[in-house]
Amino acid sequence: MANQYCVLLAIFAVSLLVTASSLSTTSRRYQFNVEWKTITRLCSTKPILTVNGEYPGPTIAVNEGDNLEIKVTNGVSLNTTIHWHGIKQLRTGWADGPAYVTQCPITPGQSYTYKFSVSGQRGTLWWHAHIAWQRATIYGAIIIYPRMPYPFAAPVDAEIPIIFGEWWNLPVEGIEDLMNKYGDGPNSSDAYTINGLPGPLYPCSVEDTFIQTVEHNKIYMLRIINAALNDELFFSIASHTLTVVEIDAAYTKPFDTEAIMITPGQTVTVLLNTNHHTSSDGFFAMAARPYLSSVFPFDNSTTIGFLKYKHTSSPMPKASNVVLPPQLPRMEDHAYATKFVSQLRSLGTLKYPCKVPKKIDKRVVITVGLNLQDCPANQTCKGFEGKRFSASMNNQSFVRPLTSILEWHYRNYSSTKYSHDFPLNPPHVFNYTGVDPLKYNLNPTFGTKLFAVEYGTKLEIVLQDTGLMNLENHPIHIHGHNFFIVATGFGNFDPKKDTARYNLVDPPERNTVGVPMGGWAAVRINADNPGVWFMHCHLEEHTTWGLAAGFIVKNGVKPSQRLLPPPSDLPRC
Ligand SMILES: *[C@@H]1O[C@H](CO)[C@@H](O)[C@H](O)[C@H]1NC(C)=O
Ligand SMILES: *[C@@H]1O[C@H](CO)[C@@H](O)[C@H](O)[C@H]1NC(C)=O
Ligand SMILES: *[C@@H]1O[C@H](CO)[C@@H](O)[C@H](O)[C@H]1NC(C)=O
Ligand SMILES: *[C@@H]1O[C@H](CO)[C@@H](O)[C@H](O)[C@H]1NC(C)=O
Ligand SMILES: *[C@@H]1O[C@H](CO)[C@@H](O)[C@H](O)[C@H]1NC(C)=O
Ligand SMILES: *[C@@H]1O[C@H](CO)[C@@H](O)[C@H](O)[C@H]1NC(C)=O
Ligand SMILES: *[C@@H]1O[C@H](CO)[C@@H](O)[C@H](O)[C@H]1NC(C)=O
Ligand SMILES: [Cu+2]
Repeated sequence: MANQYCVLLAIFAVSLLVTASSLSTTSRRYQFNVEWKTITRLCSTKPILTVNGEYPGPTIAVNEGDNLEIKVTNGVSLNTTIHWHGIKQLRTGWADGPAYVTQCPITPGQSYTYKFSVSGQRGTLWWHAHIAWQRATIYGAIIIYPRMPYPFAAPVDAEIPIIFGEWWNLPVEGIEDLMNKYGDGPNSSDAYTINGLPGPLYPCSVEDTFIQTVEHNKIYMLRIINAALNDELFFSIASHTLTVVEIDAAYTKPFDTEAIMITPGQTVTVLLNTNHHTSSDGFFAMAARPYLSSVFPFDNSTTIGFLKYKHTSSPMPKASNVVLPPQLPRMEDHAYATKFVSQLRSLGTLKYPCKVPKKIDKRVVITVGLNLQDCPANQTCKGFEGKRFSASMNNQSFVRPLTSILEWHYRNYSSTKYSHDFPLNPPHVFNYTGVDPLKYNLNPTFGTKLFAVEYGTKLEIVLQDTGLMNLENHPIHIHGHNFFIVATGFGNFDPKKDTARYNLVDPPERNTVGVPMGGWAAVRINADNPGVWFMHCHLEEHTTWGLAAGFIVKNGVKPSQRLLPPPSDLPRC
């Protein structure tokens, strides 16, 4: 009897092993050609940078555990790189993508194959160019199908990526150079887009409207990605409720909401029940507009698409008849944004435990904000008061080096190109969010400074907004790791008072956190991925101004805790 039992168990174990290994060894190969493609939007025709001529670019849909090989061939005369946003890149930092941080750019005519595996995460992520402003048009969805069934009750009938972007009528390729030359802000975009389409509220755009046909009483999974460059967005669908189930490829406790707020860099996966019965025309507007209040000019327009119930015979409503979802929050609705974010919780079940570090080894406090510096004597500056805008973390405005930091780190090159002395606390303590911005010395210091932590450090990073130029919501993205947002608050972070209300049970797990306007966010990281990791504001305008830094996670003692050697085709510079 006992023997039989053992045999049965053994057979069961073998079959499990076979299943697991066949899942984990699937290799998926993709070819990405970076090339120009002429696109017309808003009556404006221009060549844009694309992958394989597609806009948005191709969706990468894989299973948890797959190995990916994506050969990127640069067919244009500009340097390029691609970042797989939110993929942890465990020991494969060479494939992460930010130019001059983990690799030299892929130069014109060259190729580089990004090799990495996707494990320990499942859900919606995305990829985008990570050099200059190329991500304006070079982006696409990544879908990681789970090994286990979805942990929510309702079966999903169909899945739909919804990617928000921004469109400029003029070329975006020169924007960063002009910003660097004159020190002023970029032009605002001319439209927001849903899956590359602006929708009927813009000139010449009726044809360029995203329409999703749906059937009654089905459950659709919307994989929502904010690929916009400079704007947090609100999104909702008229007469429908959304159920949030996953963010940044980590499951959440499901909750219903009328609208979502999503920062650049984030993803939000929702379930949509098409249970609307009293539809008169069968078309329901879905709409996104910014969540922002800023002293800087910004694109305050609204992009819409439609849900179209399958059996309707009505035509799409005319622009003048479009009814925006009444529940779409106003642009300056901070209360809604705060309430939405406060509802996010890790799923935290036995199958999907929330692995937030309960104790920390090190706390780093980093101010994030804008600066203004005097115009050098021989330059023309077009920023505020004829000065130059910049931005910083702990008053360090990040200067991109012209070599790969990861390579220098790996090869033990002593370096004058970057240093390890990034300040672990703000250099001056002041009322960060309460200052009169224009009475302060707004200059930052410039440099390429990083900080280093030992393998396995349980790290807490407190991100503190400043009001030096302008109070703002900064979406801070950290490469190479997910983090747990243990608390957010307004005003100045107070370690004595604020740590008392940390959520160490089921805080949301993400790769990008919106630091509240005039407030702070405390995130915890298990620094278990050796390499060099970029940490920056995902508002492209702020990254250009230097709102970035990097940290090094040193190798651990075990071989499995070490950064792998660089691939032989790694670009050089
Ligand atoms: C910004 O817009 C102005 C006027 O529309 C245009 O002259 C200028 O070239 C634009 N700048 C960039 C960087 O596109
Ligand atoms: C958007 O901004 C423009 C320029 O500042 C302003 O005229 C317009 O009323 C604003 N539109 C909305 C919807 O706020
Ligand atoms: C401005 O002057 C600085 C210092 O003398 C020099 O390094 C820089 O190249 C000059 N820039 C221009 C645009 O002439
Ligand atoms: C860098 O230094 C470490 C420690 O001394 C050594 O183990 C490693 O092999 C060196 N790496 C290279 C690429 O030389
Ligand atoms: C910081 O400034 C704000 C706004 O002026 C004020 O309400 C707050 O009390 C100040 N905080 C401290 C600690 O001084
Ligand atoms: C930032 O650094 C600049 C240049 O060293 C200095 O003048 C300024 O006071 C510093 N500001 C803060 C807030 O630390
Ligand atoms: C492209 O990258 C190479 C290698 O880093 C560099 O030498 C070159 O100046 C870059 N070209 C441009 C246009 O930035
Ligand atoms: Cu920012």
